[in-house]
Amino acid sequence: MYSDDCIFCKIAQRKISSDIIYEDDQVVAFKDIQPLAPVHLLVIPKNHLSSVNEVTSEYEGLIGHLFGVIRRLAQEFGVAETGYRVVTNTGADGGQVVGHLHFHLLGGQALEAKIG
Ligand code: D5M
Repeated sequence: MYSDDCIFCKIAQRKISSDIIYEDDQVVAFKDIQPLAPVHLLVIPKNHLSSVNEVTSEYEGLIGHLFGVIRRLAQEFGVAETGYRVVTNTGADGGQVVGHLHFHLLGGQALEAKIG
């Protein structure tokens, strides 16, 4: 489930400190340490998946659950009505820095309408 040298696995196990704002048996959410918007959360599966490239059909339930968490956090953090962005970077060209699948939830301001 966890990878020894993965920083997000360590956060999920509470081996290193972070600002965790939600946890259940499958998912952890915490504040991004380098926020790019007033609301900038990271939502991750506890199970170590490196990226979207490892999201095979066996994880459909997990991903559906994870998006339910994102939806509820968007409401809790007050951005559901104003709008927000969910981003997952994949691989070097996608700008992925941390090799554990994660979804950025960004909001709290009008975000630049830019992709790429
Ligand atoms: O984004 C990786 C994101 O992870 C980036 O926005 C910083 C964030 N990060 C890195 N280390 C931490 C810790 N320890 N706590 C909280 N947030 C962290 P990527 O999509 O891989 O480019």
